[in-house]
Amino acid sequence: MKNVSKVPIWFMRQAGRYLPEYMKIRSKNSDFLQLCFNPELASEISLQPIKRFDLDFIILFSDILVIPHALGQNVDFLKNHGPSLNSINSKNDINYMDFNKCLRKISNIFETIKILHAKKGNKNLIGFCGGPFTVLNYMIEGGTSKTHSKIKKFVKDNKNEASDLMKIITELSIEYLKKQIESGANYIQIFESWAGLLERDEYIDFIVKPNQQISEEIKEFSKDTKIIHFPRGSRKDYKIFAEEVKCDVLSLDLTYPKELPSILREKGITVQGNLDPQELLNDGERVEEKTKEVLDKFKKNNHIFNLSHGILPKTKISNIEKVIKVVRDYETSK
Ligand code: 1CP
Repeated sequence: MKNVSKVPIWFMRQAGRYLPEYMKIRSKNSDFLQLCFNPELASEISLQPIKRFDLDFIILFSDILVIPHALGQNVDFLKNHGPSLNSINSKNDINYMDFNKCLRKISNIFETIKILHAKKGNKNLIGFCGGPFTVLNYMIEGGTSKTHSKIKKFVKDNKNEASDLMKIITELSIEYLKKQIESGANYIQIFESWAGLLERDEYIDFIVKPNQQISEEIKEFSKDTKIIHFPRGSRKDYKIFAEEVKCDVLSLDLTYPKELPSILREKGITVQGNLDPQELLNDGERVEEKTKEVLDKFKKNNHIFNLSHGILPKTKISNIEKVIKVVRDYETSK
């Protein structure tokens, strides 16, 4: 008899603006960070996509920018504009001396995780943080940037200061993840969304080493917690990442090198990904075809179905439903 296995599925940014039930809560809560710090509402929002689509993973509703907030930076989310931070130049511009104090500022998040843990049933529960370099990018740029000129210059001209800040962000993120695990997360994902900005030497120092440190310390703390890494935009450097950083799951975007899936198979690393979220804006049968293509591409791997980046706000719910149906109907034999 064939050993048939199903491909589990969730979507990055599965809770958010494409869902009317999210918008209903959001319209009554203009302060986005305060919404993240409201355990009752944040847990309700985390569960919205599960109730609607019966996905396999719950992800905590929060944001990667709670870390700069915990470090005393001003973080605002302006309407239709994204995040806005008072930009900093040095570690002297933040409060990094007492991590416990920093974590107390965001401790409501752990209450959200406890609520989700109590309600999770047979689902997995994902806690997360930003990759240290991605968090540093927002702290230096002061928000979303098209050119990333400030962070690139900062890393080149102030390497020591950049390394000091990276060390602080990395160590605080590790403590933050440990508390999420203690509160009930059985998976954690590290969103290194801006991994693609750096040259090779900088990639090793600012992407590989900090992510490696996070993995090692988290595995030492809790060997059963599954770690998902997402070094978005890494292109050929995805291979170095997979070689150097311990991961249970590697999330792939559209830039990964062709030979990577077979390398991951040999290393026993699960592939996560990688349907282009742009596809979910189209009409017609293309969504089903593209979903099937992704399933076929990774059928020899252990695979968690996901996108190559987060769901876009204009995504049609009917398209999400189509994707899920194709994944649920698909059976692989391993
Ligand atoms: O207006 C709104 O309602 C806020 C929209 C929104 C939402 C729903 C933001 C603002 N963040 C979130 C939630 C969020 N962010 C989650 C929740 C869990 C989920 O359902 O997946 C997660 C995991 C994040 C992570 C996050 N925030 C990342 C990493 C992933 C990625 O998209 O690359 C980044 C870069 C952020 C920063 C951020 N938060 C929000 C915005 C608009 C941005 C900036 C994005 C940019 O610079 O382009």
